[in-house]
Amino acid sequence: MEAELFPRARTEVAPGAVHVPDWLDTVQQRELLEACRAWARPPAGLRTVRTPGGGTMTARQVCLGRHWYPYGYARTVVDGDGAPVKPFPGWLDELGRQAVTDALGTPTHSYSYDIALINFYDADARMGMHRDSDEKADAPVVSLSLGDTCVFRFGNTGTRAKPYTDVELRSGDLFVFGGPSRLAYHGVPRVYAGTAPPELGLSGRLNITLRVSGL
Ligand SMILES: O=C(O)CCC(=O)C(=O)O
Repeated sequence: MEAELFPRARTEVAPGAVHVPDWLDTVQQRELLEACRAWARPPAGLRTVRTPGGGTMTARQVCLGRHWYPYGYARTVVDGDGAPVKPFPGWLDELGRQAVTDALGTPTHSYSYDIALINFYDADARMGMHRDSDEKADAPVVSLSLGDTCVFRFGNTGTRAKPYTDVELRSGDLFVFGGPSRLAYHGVPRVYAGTAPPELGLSGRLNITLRVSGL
């Protein structure tokens, strides 16, 4: 991505939904990428998610803390190799709380992040409009992006359709959605292949969402 004249600004896309560009520096991005590579290895590694209707998600996924399957959470990879899900590390909880503090400025002492869903997008992968509604807690969702730039579509709580806002998420960007936007529909209609920062050494896009299960 070419250098810009002005840094991209923090933006409140909807009430409680904030985009913070360049939140992770290069060293933090590299560390998170290395962790994602370790988590993606079997057992309980990166898998293709099959939906009840017989389709497959184009973004491949690995989970920490609890295993997400359409549409619930389990302690083992019930729709894959059956292995216990990898543990959710304490440092990711700290990162998640710091993200909420920086993006929303709201207190985080009443909850702990305990689930991560890590999605890997190659050039053709997409994610349809959906809500993160399988959690039993209303703590904000924290989303971190690594690698290729994408279009992140952030909509409303009532319908998959308009009104929505398209936000460009680049490597190192943070997006947090909580409060009145916690159950907003969102998706990824496009990934721009080959736009990852060359120094990161990632071909494709990784998105890490941190959630509080309430389970
Ligand atoms: O890849 C993204 O930015 C969004 C991921 C997402 O919506 C999800 O994991 O539920």
